[in-house]
Amino acid sequence: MKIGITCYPTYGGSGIVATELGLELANRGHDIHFITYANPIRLDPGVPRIHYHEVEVSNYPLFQYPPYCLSLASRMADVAESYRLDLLHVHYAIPHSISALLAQQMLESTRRLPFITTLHGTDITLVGVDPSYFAITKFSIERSDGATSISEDLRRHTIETFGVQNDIRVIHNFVNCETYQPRRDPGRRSEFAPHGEKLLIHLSNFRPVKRVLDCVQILAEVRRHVDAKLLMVGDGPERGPAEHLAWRLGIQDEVEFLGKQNHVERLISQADVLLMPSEMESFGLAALEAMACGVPPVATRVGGVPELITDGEDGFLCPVGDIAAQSARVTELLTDPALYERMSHAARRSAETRFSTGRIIPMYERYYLEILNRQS
Ligand code: GMT
Repeated sequence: MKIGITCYPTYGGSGIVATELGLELANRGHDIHFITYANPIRLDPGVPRIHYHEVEVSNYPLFQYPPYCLSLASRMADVAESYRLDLLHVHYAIPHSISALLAQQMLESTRRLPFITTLHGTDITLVGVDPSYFAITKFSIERSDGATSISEDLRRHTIETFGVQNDIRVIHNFVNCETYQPRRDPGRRSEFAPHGEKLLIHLSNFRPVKRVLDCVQILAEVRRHVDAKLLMVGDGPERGPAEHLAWRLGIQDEVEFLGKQNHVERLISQADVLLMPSEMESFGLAALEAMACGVPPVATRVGGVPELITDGEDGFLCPVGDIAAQSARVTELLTDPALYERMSHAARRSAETRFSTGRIIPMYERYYLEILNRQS
């Protein structure tokens, strides 16, 4: 198939899933055309069957807000026509599915261009429910030829919130278990933990919904029992407050802020435990990546996370904001080698058996064919 993929090409779960989906599909022989405003971050150049089409937004003094949505629609129509795309697959409803709808309408007189929208979470739970976007988000889902959701929880939430009647197919997020695997590099680990300390890791876009300050508090609690350090990977508005909190708690030397990083698999696999204390998480991709590396996650019981983590088996689930519970679970893992071993293996096994690319990517392929056959 010839597939156009649009996403936010920045550091965010939806962009990562879209990029890795494109790479996996290209590996399986499909022609993939990324149509975005920048080259997606995890897209290394020179991969066969991967093409990149930049969306340029020209500005004009009259525009207080450059109309990206329109430039994107024009580029989608142009690429679809030039490369005879079979379908568009857009990630994150706003504004991508509206641009896809426009592109579809622009080509209507010559050809049919179906589009699929994948809902990722904040496009529904935060942005979509904002009154200024509510009606257009609902419309965009209703007009999509196919809609998928990255968890059952998000599917249910979408139907309840927007009252849409469409069939929304749940296709969970996935991880490449070759790229993400338990791979300790003693040299790298000792850069972060030179005296044999235990290592916690957190990865996110540091938005308030991630509750990154909780990570610093959890480390402070854990350190009452175990000598441990914390790696903070990513950047965003809560980084400054988290750095400040680390200073206030006197553990600034034990928390390392690494900023945005590519190849996070090399970092995750050096850690012992992943912290994901989020207020909301429709799936929790970082936890899945950690599980594939054999790093058990200690996370919150929110959104789609219980579909990924089985509490007490391949990770731990705790209430949001409950620092005592989360730090107790981390401490248990760090002080009970038998528990750690069991959970680390179970985490890796869950990633392999339930969320591997081999299991999930064919679901997308089958869904594409279903949508294409529905059109003809
Ligand atoms: O979490 C974010 O703020 C980023 C957001 C995105 O759309 O990029 O992540 C969402 O999509 C990820 C990939 O499908 C999911 O793993 C995250 O759980 C989801 N985030 C939230 O629901 C808060």
